[in-house]
Amino acid sequence: MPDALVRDLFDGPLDVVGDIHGELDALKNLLHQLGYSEDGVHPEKRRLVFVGDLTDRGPDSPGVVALIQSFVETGAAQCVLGNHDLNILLGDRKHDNHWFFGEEFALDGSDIPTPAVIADESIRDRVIQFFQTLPLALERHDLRVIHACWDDEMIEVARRSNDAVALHQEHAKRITTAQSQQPDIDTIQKGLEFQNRNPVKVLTSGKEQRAAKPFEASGKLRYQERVSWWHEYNAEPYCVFGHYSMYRGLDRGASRAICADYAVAKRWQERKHHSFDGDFKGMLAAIRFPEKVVVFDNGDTEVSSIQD
Ligand SMILES: [Mn+2]
Repeated sequence: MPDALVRDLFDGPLDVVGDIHGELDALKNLLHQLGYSEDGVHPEKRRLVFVGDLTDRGPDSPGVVALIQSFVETGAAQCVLGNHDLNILLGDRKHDNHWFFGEEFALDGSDIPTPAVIADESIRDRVIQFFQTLPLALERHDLRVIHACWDDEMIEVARRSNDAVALHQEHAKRITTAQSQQPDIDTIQKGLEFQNRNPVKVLTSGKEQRAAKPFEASGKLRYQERVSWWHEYNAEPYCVFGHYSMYRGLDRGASRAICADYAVAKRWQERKHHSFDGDFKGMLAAIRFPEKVVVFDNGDTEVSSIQD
């Protein structure tokens, strides 16, 4: 019987690493800056925790998964499931997970494929097998780790399941059935219910709300916007999450919850820009506990915004 989707977080000092999105070099550089050996072992017995979204957009998603899988299997790391990882488990083809389905693809719509290691059958099998072992949330008395949104009600549902795909499908089906009995429900409301009433969606991609007015994102007109849940988060344990792809310097949390995703996923775009000088704006970072210091893949450090 597999373990439940909410599990105990490692004890001791930790380095919680943000979304990696296939940026293998950034990951290797960050591990070096944090003082880990190539097999993920730290001389001061620190351990690694990954907030999920290991793949897509960057140049080497299979390499990132293989490395983190090796750490998890030796007990050097823990990792939670992100929405990109979930999409792969669900077999959902998205504009940025072409590599998994064996196809080259240009993320910018041009004729030149975005550089990416393409999966073959054996890579696909290994990635799926590894993602199937991942929990949705990790917790200990002083710290919680989640990909997108810590929501107590949805966490309780996830505690009673050990299969993220089955839990996702069960709730999606339940929402579809309920909506079929409400002929007057509008399209935006339908979309919001699929997002906000499915525990797997809430935990891996956060809550959404109706936007005051439609806005454009990734070339599409959107009517739903993300809820900044961390402003209302005031539980005793700190919470580290990823997902929201915020550049360094932006407001990225409240006093007890902080986003570890420093937008390394935007590097594929930065590399293409004519004025790119090798200095990335999107970074990979880890938040250290109990120090609450942020360490970046280029060696920079800063004090985090969360407080005692
Ligand atoms: Mn995400």
